[in-house]
Amino acid sequence: MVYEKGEDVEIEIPERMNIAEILIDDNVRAGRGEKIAVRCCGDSSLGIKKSEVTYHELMELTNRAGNGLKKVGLGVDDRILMIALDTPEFLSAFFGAIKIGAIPVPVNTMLSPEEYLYYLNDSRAKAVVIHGNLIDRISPILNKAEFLKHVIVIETEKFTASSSQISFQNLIDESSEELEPLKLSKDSMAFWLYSSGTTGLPKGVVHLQHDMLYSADTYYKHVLEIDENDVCYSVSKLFFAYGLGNSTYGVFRFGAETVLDPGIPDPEKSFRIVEDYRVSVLFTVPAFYNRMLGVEKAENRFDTSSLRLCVNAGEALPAVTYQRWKERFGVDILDGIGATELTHIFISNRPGKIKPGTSGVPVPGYELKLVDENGNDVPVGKSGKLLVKGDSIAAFYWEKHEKTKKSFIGEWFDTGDMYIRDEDGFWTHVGRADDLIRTRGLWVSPVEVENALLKHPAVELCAVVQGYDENRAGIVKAFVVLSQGADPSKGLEDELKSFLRESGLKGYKIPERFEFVSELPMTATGKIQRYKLRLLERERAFSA
Ligand code: 3UK
Repeated sequence: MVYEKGEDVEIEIPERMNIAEILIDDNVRAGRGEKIAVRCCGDSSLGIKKSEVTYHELMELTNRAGNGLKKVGLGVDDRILMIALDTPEFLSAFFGAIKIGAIPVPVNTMLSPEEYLYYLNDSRAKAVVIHGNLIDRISPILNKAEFLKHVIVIETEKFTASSSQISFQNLIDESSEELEPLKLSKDSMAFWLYSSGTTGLPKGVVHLQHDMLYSADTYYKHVLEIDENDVCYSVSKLFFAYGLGNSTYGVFRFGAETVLDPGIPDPEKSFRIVEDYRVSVLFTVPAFYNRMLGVEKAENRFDTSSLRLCVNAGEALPAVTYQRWKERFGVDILDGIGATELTHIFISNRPGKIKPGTSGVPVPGYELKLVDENGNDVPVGKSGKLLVKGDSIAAFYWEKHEKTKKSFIGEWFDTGDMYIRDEDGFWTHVGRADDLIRTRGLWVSPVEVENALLKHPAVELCAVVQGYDENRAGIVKAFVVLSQGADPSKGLEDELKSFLRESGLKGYKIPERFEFVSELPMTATGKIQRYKLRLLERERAFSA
């Protein structure tokens, strides 16, 4: 049987607690009030100014935000949808809400009005906190949001709140900086994040007060060993569970500093941020490491000497990417796997103990085991589905009871990932047990892309699966059986791509590669066997 336990850790979780108080106010109590907690690099095209916030200021800002939200009528267990860019206002809204027992629900800032409507109604959010420049994304659906009472706008130099909206800045300015954080149970709800699957709608992942504390005191303390001298910078945004840890609790728990960029990720800009802010830990995903590697002579043009570590998650880091980065910048990338339901990373390489191409070893405080499709133990040397145990696992999926029962199995969470543990004790990701595709750290459901493709007259049958580019980073790959009379050509491929784009499919979901085939593998009952194509793609990419 394949089972392994990370080192034991002692974590003190108080019975009654408020996680915002522990992460923020405790720094002031420890004498770090004047230390910088947050630097925001700003973005002139968005009208967002560069700024700096000390721990004392962050405590006051979160208190003011908490008092302001209370004044509006929000309180314990009320959900607040957050469509916010990475700025100090995101932090004051998120932790201010937690201080009064309300539940912040940050979501992706790049979605459509219909997607936001789903989040508003599913979470029954009473308020939304949104950056002014994103307001058009929700205005068309506001009259359909059944439970929404308040639109709270984070103003920028370019967007001010209208009379039917509440200005977040006014709310802060007009509220007291004194607030006694509401101490709830360690097992009270604290925040939600949304996670998507192959079929069905996104699931609200309900996290409790102690979850961020557990992740901070396991992964960030024992693997990254963050301390008050660190400057953390995550290219992945705060609305993504990965970015949330990298830029908030993994930093504040240790009195370190976080650098926020509200703008669109760009590799040149990231090198500039590393140099200007003397970043010590950089966090991003494989596709972005590859984009940074594409910046010519970056090692000569930028001073990256402040970096002590780089971190990868979201998708497996190809060994070649690890090596190229190490050669050019002389610093390790630690790959580790995390999941929204786990709060953060639970298998990781360790500084000085890295095996490129693997996810590493169990993080202290977590247990791992592999099972077959029937839930039985898998023998050593065989791949199996990964189950993980640790006290940062979410409580359940909001109003998705059947999905909850399938994934949250007693103390274990079924990740849906296939893993192999080798003789050296390193764990290697070998793909998903479901058909979900991972690209640029984002999820793509094959069904959605296939349904869009099938509308094109030249497409008779198709299967969309996980593929890999020449750097072994994840891409969307389409196998297509053409209708009679259609000829496979580069021209047709381009036509299919623009057809998908025009159908409204988001750019990252459009297949980067097409393969025209005469048939697809099918079951006796006529179901396409995507897993066979997925294994073929994996073999092609990894056996070379
Ligand atoms: C995949 C990886 C191989 C894997 C996340 C860090 O990605 C995060 O959360 P999500 O819920 O996705 C979880 C799934 O993503 N995955 C993540 N990291 C790796 N596969 N190697 C990796 N290093 O399929 C997993 O089940 O979006 C990452 C911290 C917090 C997170 N939530």
